[in-house]
Amino acid sequence: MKKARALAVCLLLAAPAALPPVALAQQPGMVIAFLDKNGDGKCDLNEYLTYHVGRIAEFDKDADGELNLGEFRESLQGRSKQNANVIFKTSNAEGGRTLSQKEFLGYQAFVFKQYIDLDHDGFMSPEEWQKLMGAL
Ligand SMILES: [Ca+2]
Ligand SMILES: [Ca+2]
Ligand SMILES: [Ca+2]
Repeated sequence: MKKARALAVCLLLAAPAALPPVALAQQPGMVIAFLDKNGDGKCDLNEYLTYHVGRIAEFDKDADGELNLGEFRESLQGRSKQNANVIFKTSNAEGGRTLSQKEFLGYQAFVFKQYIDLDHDGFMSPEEWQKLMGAL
């Protein structure tokens, strides 16, 4: 089980460079397994946000712990990238020139509830992930 998990993580991390996004979208079970920290076979909101906490460091180029508009734009995909200005403004609840971790996760929680968990059972299913990838 552990071994399979490690392999899935390797594949997922290698995927963006090695494979086009559509290939990643074809492995939704693997994505859920990667995000599923408590091992219940499902990805809940907390697990989804835990993943996004790690992504902040990935896009935080000036390493101030927060995302400015340019950094935030890089973290978005597909159509949301074009709407980065609007999303940034909407998410920037505390004001200032950057999104704090709390504000960034607030946005991701909104995405999870509005666009990912379509049947509102509190979990992202492989099917819901696949739909999200198709929508981008
Ligand atoms: Ca879980
Ligand atoms: Ca920053
Ligand atoms: Ca769901």
